[in-house]
Amino acid sequence: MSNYHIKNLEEYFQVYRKSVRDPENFWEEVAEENFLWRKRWDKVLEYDLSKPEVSWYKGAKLNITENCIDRHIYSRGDKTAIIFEPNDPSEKAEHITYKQLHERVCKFANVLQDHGVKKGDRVCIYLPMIPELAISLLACARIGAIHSVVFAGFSSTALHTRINDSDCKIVITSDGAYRGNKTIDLKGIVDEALESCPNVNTVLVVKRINSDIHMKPKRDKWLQPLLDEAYHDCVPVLMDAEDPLFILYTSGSTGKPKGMVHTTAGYMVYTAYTFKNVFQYRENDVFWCTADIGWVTGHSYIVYGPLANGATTVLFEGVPSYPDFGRFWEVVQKHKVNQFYTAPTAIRALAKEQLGFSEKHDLSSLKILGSVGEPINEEAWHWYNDNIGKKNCPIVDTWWQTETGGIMISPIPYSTPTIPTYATLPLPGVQPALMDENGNELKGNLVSGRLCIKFPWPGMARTIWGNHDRYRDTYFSAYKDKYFTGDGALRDSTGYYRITGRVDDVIIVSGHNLGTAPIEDAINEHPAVAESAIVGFPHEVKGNALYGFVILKEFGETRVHDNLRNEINQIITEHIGPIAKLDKIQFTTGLPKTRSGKIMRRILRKIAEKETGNLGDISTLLNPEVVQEIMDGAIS
Ligand code: 6R9
Repeated sequence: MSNYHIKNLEEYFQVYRKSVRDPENFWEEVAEENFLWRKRWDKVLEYDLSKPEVSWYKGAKLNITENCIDRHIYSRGDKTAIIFEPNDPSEKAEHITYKQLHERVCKFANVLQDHGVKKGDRVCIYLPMIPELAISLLACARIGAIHSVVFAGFSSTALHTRINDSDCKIVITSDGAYRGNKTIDLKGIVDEALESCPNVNTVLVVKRINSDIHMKPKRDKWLQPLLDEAYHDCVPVLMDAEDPLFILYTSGSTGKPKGMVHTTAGYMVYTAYTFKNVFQYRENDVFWCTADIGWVTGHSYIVYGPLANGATTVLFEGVPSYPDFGRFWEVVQKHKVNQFYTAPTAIRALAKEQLGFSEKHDLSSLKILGSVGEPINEEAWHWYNDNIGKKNCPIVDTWWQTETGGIMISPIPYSTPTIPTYATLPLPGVQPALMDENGNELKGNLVSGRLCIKFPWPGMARTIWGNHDRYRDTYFSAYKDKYFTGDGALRDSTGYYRITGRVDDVIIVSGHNLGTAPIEDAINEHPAVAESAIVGFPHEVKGNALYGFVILKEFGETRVHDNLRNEINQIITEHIGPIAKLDKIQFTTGLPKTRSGKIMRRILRKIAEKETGNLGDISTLLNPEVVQEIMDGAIS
């Protein structure tokens, strides 16, 4: 029996039990059977969750790009590794074989080396969804540089904060990006960001939209001529198992974004294993994950997981609505996609459109459908199942996080019976625990509590860049020796998990994690604003949308309020990005506060959700009278 590819429920339980009884042996077998190691590990796992310190495959030496590219060249050299589907359907798709990928990654790696990039250096990547994005990640990994991808929808402020936090000296970007019928001036955003980044001395620019941009002498260079000159081979730098592979920022409930650090061997083993099992990938399947590589889903399931399995992975530049709402289904038909992985917010947006958009395309290649990023509601699940899967494709509702590196709780197709809204069962090696408010583990079924993971897994983030104390405090201090996810969950009578949503001040809007604090900080920069509080409220398409309660320094006339609303959203766009704009802004003279001065978000949340019948005890508030005022002025 191979641990690597589970085929039915009985086998799942066997493998799961084995993985829990003897995790080291389990993860040793997975690692032995499937990868190219330059030196074997001395110890599979060492850990101390009180520090927390975790190391997987200690002593091993490897390079992840040899695993993702070189070793496939012998058996699959002419197989397509990446299918690039451009934004504009009339532009030809590009098929990049494993051999070609090897050459392009090596050339890019040599260009980076020529610009002084060495093992351990951080490289910031701010690119649209074009082949150079995937290639730049791999080029960094080839030479042991640590990539830090910043989603190209983030603003210049968000970009410079991230560049400075991890002290990147080089930025890879493009002249611009296509997005539906719009173009975005990425280079302009980079120029603005770099005014606040004194240590960046090189910007490599990919030509994508042929726009007329400013190139700063000495600092900015077009990439293509450098690639044309570069040597086609590059010896991979040998990495220790625990050397960092990348940093990826995620929002916290307070403070600045957290640069989650993932290391080499464990991340590779974990993404490869979960990719193969959750998507039941078979040779010659075409896999498509619609996420952006700027998020962890793209790192793990567009780039590393698929390529470590020698798969064909689709990289899509466009959006679901351009040129019309049939775009996803057109791409599925065109490339005969077998596994399709997307977010509930996209499903909900498409479900609002006419069925004709999906009906006119041949979706018969599809075998498995995936969902990720937020809870999928029952209606969206059924729409997906009925109209896209034609009731013939298992839906994998995959729960995981930037911090977990890969999928943690998910059905395994053809093994785990699915139920809408349930992520179902933990993958092998994953040991969830539900905790009550007093820190006790809730044993047995039919319980609900806070979701923790009580044993290390290879894909877990090892630290927050530059701030290990924050890593410990955020994830390992709420419950002793357990990783706290920030999510609530319930376990039903059969042991299935259903994720109920965040229990902290992170709000998931269209699948993007947004911390309330940075948005409030941005709003408070407006000269007319005294204080603000953000909460989420349910939204038909986005899952959650943002509701802002804002105290103005001078309350003024209602007429000017509309202008202020626009200005506030403008500030948010500048500081974070358009994804964090508020749907509703209510001006008020006060915010409900505890006697210690903390904003009672619980009350604001209820008002935003229009659940004012049950506000709970407000008598202990410092200013209970403000609650009525806020309820009276609530925006419907
Ligand atoms: C992969 C990714 C993580 C947060 C996570 C949770 C929510 C993700 C989910 C889900 C319910 C699912 N989340 N998948 N909630 N069901 N299948 O999205 O990472 O961007 O870090 O977000 O997303 O709240 O804690 P990330």
